[in-house]
Amino acid sequence: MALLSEGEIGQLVLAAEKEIESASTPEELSTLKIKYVGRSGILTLALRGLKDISPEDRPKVGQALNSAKVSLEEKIDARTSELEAAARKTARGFFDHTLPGTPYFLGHPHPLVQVNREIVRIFNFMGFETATGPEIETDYYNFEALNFPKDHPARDMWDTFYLQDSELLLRTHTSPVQARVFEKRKPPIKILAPGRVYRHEAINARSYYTFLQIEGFYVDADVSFADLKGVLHAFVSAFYGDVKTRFRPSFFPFTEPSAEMDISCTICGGKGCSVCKYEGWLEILGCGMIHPQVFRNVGYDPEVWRGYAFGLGVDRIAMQKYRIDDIRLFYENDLRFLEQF
Ligand code: FA5
Repeated sequence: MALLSEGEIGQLVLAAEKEIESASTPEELSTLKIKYVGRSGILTLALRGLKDISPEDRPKVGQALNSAKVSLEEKIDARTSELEAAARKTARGFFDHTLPGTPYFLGHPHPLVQVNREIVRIFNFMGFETATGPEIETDYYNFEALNFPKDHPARDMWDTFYLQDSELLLRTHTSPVQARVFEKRKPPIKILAPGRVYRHEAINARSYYTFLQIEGFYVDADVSFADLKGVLHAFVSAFYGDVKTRFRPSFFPFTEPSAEMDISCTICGGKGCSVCKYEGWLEILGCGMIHPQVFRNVGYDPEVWRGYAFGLGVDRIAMQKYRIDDIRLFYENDLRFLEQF
């Protein structure tokens, strides 16, 4: 190995550093290590040749060669560790802890479910226990037991979805739960029956082909229409606070007398809008005193027992609570709407 001057050592170091920088694998670096600082490497041989130079130049050149050797060795080792660490990360799948996380979308109950739960909670508080019935119902429980004989014109009150077997249908209201419970239990009973119902009817801003109802009924020895009004007023003021109510006479084959309850429209403040059909009032439920024939059909003595029943429309109640002017919004599943609740 020819002797190197200090300037040549500097140039050699610069050239070696470039090679180290551009090496892309630990193997390439290992070759460079052998080339420069290995047992027969350029710098090792140059150090061995020190003995041949003049004693006055020897310390300076010796020092330059030594520090070049140490520095290149360090640089090669550092770059090797860097490349090995990068290779390990790629092999494992790199995970950067400093990146912000991916936000999770948190769901919540549908507004109709929320309103349904709130109504059930209020009536449970007034002593009603909860019962359920099937959505695919028999003609008997949906109609006959409730005093709608076959071919009775009152069946036209609700356009019914029949299943292929015409004895089975999608229940048009939750009132069949009355007959189902009466058959199994003896008074006194105080029941709340929430559930989905179906009607083959025209869809518009306030009516849909499926909606939620909540049936309530109370049978005991001494139950009056005043009790019915009292319980419904208590519900309306617990749920809405301050709204006006009115009872209108109505007809249902399974109650006598029958009524419908309206509340003053919260959307237009009673002035009239498309939801209240420009009347200022919105019907939220049907109700009445249970017809003696319904009691006879289930083996209760109408001379002994009296009862009231009511059927609330949950969708209409939710519309009034949240001032929603179209029932279809509940069923379109548009997240921009649903996320508001
Ligand atoms: C009934 O369904 C009776 N079963 C209620 C009843 C129960 C009366 C017990 C007497 C004793 P009606 O068809 O009026 O009644 O419906 C009750 C409520 O359901 C209505 O007041 C209204 O709030 C709601 N409702 C009726 N039709 C629709 C519809 N297409 N879309 C949304 N809500 C409706």
